[in-house]
Amino acid sequence: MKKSAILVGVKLPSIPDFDQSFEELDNLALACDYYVVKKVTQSLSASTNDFYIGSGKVEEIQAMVEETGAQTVIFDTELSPVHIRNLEEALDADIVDRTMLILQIFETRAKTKEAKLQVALAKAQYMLPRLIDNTIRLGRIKAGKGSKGKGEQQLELDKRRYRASISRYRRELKTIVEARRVQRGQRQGDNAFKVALVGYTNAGKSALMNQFLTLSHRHQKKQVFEKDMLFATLQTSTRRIQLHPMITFLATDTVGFIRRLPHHLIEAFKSTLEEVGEANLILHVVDISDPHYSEQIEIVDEILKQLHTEDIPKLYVLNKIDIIRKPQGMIPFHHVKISALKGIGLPNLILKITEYLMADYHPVQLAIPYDQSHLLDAVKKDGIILETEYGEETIRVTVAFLDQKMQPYEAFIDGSSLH
Ligand SMILES: Nc1nc2c(ncn2[C@@H]2O[C@H](COP(=O)(O)OP(=O)(O)OP(=O)(O)O)[C@@H](O)[C@H]2O)c(=O)[nH]1
Ligand SMILES: [Mg+2]
Repeated sequence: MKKSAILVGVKLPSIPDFDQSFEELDNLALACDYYVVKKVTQSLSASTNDFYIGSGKVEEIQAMVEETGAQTVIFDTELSPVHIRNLEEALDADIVDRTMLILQIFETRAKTKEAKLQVALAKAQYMLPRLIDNTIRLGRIKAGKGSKGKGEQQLELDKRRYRASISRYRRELKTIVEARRVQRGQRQGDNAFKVALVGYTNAGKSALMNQFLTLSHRHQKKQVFEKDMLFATLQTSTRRIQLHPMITFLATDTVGFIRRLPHHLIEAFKSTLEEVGEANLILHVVDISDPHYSEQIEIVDEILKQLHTEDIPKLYVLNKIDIIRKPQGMIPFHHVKISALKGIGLPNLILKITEYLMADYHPVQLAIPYDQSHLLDAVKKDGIILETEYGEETIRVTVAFLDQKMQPYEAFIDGSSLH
C-alpha cells in the first residue's frame, strides 16, 4: 500500500538548482511508492541547528501532518542525526531525507545478489554515524530511571554490529567482483571493442541498448528493462552486438546518475561501474527534451571524472529528438542526435561508433604460406579480416589488428604493409 508523504524543500543560497532538485524529489518519492499529499518550501539564508527549517515552519508542517494523516515527511537534503531526531519528535512522523529516499528506491529495486549487497553496504555506511543519535535518545529516556550507561553500551554493540556487517558486505562483494572479472575476461577475449552507455537517469540508455539488440545479427537478443521511471536500471548488463560481420562490440547498459547522488552509493556501485572505466568508447546519453539537460550533462560528466574515465573517448548521444524541435541550451561538440524510441538517427550513430572502433585498429598485410594456413583461424579471432587473396605461394590477408594483438603475426607481415 502506498504511504502518504509531505515533501519539504529548503531554498538555501548553497543550492542554486533548488527548483530542479525539488521537482526531482517528487519523482523520487513516486519511484519509491509514496503518495505525495503536500509540498512545502522555505527560503532561508542558512539551515537552523535544531530543525534544519525554522520553528514556525515546523508548526505549519505539524498541522499538515495532523490534517492529512501523512506518515512520512521527506526532506530534499541530507539531514544530520540531530535534525532527524528533533523533527521526528516534533512532527510525530517518519523523517526521510533525500539520501535515504534514494537508498530506499535502490533497496526495493535491487534484484541480484550483487545489487543487494551494494545497497546494503551503502545503507550501513549511511546509518553508522547516525546510530549515535538513536542512543542519545535511548539514553535520555532511560536516564530518569537511573540506567544511563545502558544506552551507551547499546550504542557500542550496535556500532560493532554495523562495522562487522560493512566488512562482511565488502568481502562478499569482492568475491563476486573477482568472479565477474574472470568471467568478463573469458567472455570477451581481449580484443572486443567495448561501448559503455552512461547518462542521467531516464535519459534512454536502456532504450538505446534495446535498439542495438534489435539491429544486432546475433541470436542473443534478450532485451533489457526500460521504463519511464527513475532508476529503472540498477544492474549493469553487457550484450554482444553484431551489426556487420566486421562490426562487433560489447555494449554495457549502466545505472543512471542523478544530482546529489549519495556518495556512499557511488562508492558501493563503483564495482558495477568498473566496466565504464574499461570501455573503448563512452556514449553519454542525454535526454535533450529535458529543459535541464545542460546541468544533467555536467552532473554526469562530474561523476565520470570521479570514475577516472577522462582518457576514454566520449560521444554525446542527444536522445528523444522526436519530442523536441530545438534544444534549449548548449550542444556538446562531439554529438549525434537520435531517438532511441523511434529509431531515428541510428545509422549515423553506428557510423560514428565504427569510426571510433576502427581508429584503434591498424591494417596490415600478411603473407601466410600454405603450409601454415592453420594460422588463418587465429588471425580471424584476433583481428578483423578486410580481404583475403589466395596467391601462388602464400595467402595474402589484409587484416586490422589492435596493437596488442599484432605481435604473433609480425613475422608474416608483408613488405608492402599498409602502415
Ligand atoms: N519520446 C521518447 N522517449 C524515449 C526515447 N528514448 C527513451 N524514451 C523513454 O524514456 C523512458 C526512459 O527510458 P530508459 O531507456 O528506461 O532510460 P534509462 O536511461 O535506461 O533510465 P534508468 O535506467 O532509469 O537510468 C522510457 O519510458 C522510454 O520509452 C526517445 O527517443 N523518445
Ligand atoms: Mg536503464
